[in-house]
Amino acid sequence: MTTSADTHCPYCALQCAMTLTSPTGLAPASQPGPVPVSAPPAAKHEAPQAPTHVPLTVQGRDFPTNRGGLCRKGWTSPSLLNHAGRITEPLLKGPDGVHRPISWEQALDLAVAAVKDARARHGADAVGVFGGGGLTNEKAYMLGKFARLALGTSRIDYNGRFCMSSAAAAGMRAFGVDRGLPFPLESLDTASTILMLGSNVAETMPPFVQHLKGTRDAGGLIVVDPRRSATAAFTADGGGLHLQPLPGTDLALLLGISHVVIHENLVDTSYLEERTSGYSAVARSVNSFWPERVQSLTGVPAELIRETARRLAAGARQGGSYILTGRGVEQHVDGTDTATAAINLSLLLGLPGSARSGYGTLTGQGNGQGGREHGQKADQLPGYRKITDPAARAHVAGVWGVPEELIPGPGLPAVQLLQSLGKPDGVRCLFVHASNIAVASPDANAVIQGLRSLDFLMVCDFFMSETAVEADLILPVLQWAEEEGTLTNLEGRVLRRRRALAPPPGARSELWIMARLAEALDAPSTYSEDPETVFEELRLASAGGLADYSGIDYAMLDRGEAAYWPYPAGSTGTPRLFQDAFAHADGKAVMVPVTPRRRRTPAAPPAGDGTTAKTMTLITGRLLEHYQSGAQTRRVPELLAAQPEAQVQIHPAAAASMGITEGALVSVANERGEVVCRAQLSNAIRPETVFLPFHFPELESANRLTEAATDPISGMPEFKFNTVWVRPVAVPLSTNVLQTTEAS
Ligand SMILES: Nc1nc2c(c(=O)[nH]1)N[C@H]1C(S)=C(S)[C@@H](COP(=O)(O)OP(=O)(O)OC[C@H]3O[C@@H](n4cnc5c(=O)[nH]c(N)nc54)[C@H](O)[C@@H]3O)O[C@H]1N2
Ligand SMILES: Nc1nc2c(c(=O)[nH]1)N[C@H]1C(S)=C(S)[C@@H](COP(=O)(O)OP(=O)(O)OC[C@H]3O[C@@H](n4cnc5c(=O)[nH]c(N)nc54)[C@H](O)[C@@H]3O)O[C@H]1N2
Ligand code: SF4
Ligand SMILES: [Mo]
Repeated sequence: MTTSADTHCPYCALQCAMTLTSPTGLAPASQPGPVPVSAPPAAKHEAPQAPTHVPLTVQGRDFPTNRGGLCRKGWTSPSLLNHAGRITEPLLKGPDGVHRPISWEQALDLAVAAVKDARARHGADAVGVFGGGGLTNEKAYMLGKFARLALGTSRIDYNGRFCMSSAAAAGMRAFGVDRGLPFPLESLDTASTILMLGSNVAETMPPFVQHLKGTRDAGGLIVVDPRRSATAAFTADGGGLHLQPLPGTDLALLLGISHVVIHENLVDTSYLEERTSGYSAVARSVNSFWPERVQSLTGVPAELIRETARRLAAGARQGGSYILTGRGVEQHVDGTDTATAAINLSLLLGLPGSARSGYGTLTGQGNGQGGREHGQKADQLPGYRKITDPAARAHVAGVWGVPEELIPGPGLPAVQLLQSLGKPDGVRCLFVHASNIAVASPDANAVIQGLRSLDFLMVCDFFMSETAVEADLILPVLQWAEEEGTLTNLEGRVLRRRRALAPPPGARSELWIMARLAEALDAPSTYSEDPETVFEELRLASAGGLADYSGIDYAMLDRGEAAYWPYPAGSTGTPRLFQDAFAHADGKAVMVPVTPRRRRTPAAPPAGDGTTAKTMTLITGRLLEHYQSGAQTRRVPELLAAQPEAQVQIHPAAAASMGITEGALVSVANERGEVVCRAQLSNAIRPETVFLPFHFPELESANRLTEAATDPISGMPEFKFNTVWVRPVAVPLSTNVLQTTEAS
């Protein structure tokens, strides 16, 4: 009997709609049974028994974001559901470093003992929690509550700090609210001009490009990227413009475009007067950024800067103009200011809140939007409430049924949290849910050392990620198709994830795990393991907050109703924000003047071993086939075959000057570490810059090179601008880490 379930892709924030089908019928939903007592030890990394192979397939489903389309990752996503490498039993690391199965009862006892021990010896803040933007709203909400009430710690943050935080901070500062796209994605379809800064949707959200087609056909797509990325390539043949700045100079570029807008009288003066404050300070701040000067700072020809300003202004008057930012401009120590400059430009032109124009940031992870709203951020409580706001604390304490003083204050943002691992006054016992920090964090070598210096590391995952390898205790959890829940896509639209399969008998839901641990820790309040019950509580906790979900329920989502937050009870939600007012008390958007700060002078390469190393700029990012740290996609045979290893993209002229040929081994190093991988010669990159994807571990891990420097406002790390020394190497790769990853 063939059975199908309508759901959404487990990976990115586009949340493409898909139907999951099993020709043998979808297994019935199973409840976690009684906790088994002890299991025989087995000296194995991966759990011995694999679930029976069910030939699962997915089909794209018509939905406004993907219109039936899926990318390669989406198509192959079911293959991980019954992958042989799936962890299906709790695993404890022995003194010999080998993980062996233990019972759930033993596992929970160990976790509780570790928490109690850390608390007794070092205080409640010695226990830390690291969450992820892939968690459902229900799990993200419960993780925040669990950390603060059951563990009593302020030390919770998540990988969204690496991803969303700068644009979020800029959006909060300017608009008083942060919803990645404050308009439905379909609005882009009819725009005459779209300026995309540091976003490569053609690889990171392939079905998205359908929404760029109209603008491209009209010649109005403008892409800002130091590489001629797949998205930048769309601007060829009359599709629009590609601006190829030096990495890290987007802020100056945006000030240059704003300069032209002001000096050519392209500003929307009545909009500025009625809907914004702070214009004159911003006008003064761009004064010295005339196009020729900006050309010398960024490498972008002055004429292209002028042309961009004029096209945006023309679009604002007719057809619509949108400005969109991605990680390329946000993952910098000045990411908040750069996003602010993009917002200021959009305000000068009167885009935000107008019927057919706007500014937005392209949220990345599956639940990158919802994941930042419900309390796993160090400084936030559910409903996007500030943890320092007395009224917000009182509201949430009321929903939780606890005295307000029981809720700890703000914790540490992700990078600082990771830097505190194992330190005397830092985190000594860490729980990781849905992040592979050993690969995805800046200065990954230091993070791995931090993980190793912990008294206790617990990782919840379904695969032996590079972070799980470091764990004392690994708890096997459910994959997407085995759980119920909701996610909020890049448009701020809440979607249902549906259970289609029974999980392997040994895996448990994270809600179940938190409920059991909270019980054993005698935690105040309640910890339901039922997603819908948790969502009902989240509705109450979010009511009246910026991200208000109180009018949303499972039944309406199951009927396919579009639910864009804020969605207060009794309303019909908000597909398009800011039509009448911004979220500040006076209803106006705030323009904040920003200017580039001077960057650190790079260290010279160490004197040599006979080869000449060249000092270059490293940018990092994504390939179509792999997702994030690669913990999932490196286990999909088709994806691994297409992109089996990291390659460093380098301009042929730069390569030639060092004697590097296509496919040659190259060392990319700096004071933090070294990557050795093959060279991919390409005219698509600027000659002083090299590009590495961050999807690979160990010797190919780009984050061995990135600096843990952060934006002072958002805490977002510098992933996209680092100094490296590049040279050819003669030695072969010592171990090919990719080949040792287990096959499917
Ligand atoms: N295939 C795939 N898709 C994904 C993901 C994935 O891992 N793989 N992850 C998802 C997530 S969580 C996210 S956050 C999104 C990210 O989606 P994107 O933001 O599109 O991804 P990136 O590749 O990190 O960066 C985009 C571009 O920024 C450019 N860039 C680098 N430095 C600079 C700079 O200084 N200035 C400018 N203007 N551009 C620069 C890079 O060359 C790159 O082409 O993708 C989501 N989708
Ligand atoms: N150099 C460089 N580094 C970067 C970036 C960059 O552009 N350059 N981008 C940054 C960005 S934008 C992001 S978002 C991060 C992402 O990087 P990570 O935080 O490492 O994200 P994933 O690789 O998706 O890791 C998720 C892990 O959790 C598991 N998992 C998936 N779903 C669940 C679940 O529901 N529960 C549990 N418990 N586990 C689950 C997966 O198997 C995987 O091991 O990387 C950041 N790092
Ligand atoms: S674009 Fe994103 S959501 Fe759509 S199929 Fe690909 S990974 Fe999945
Ligand atoms: Mo991300």
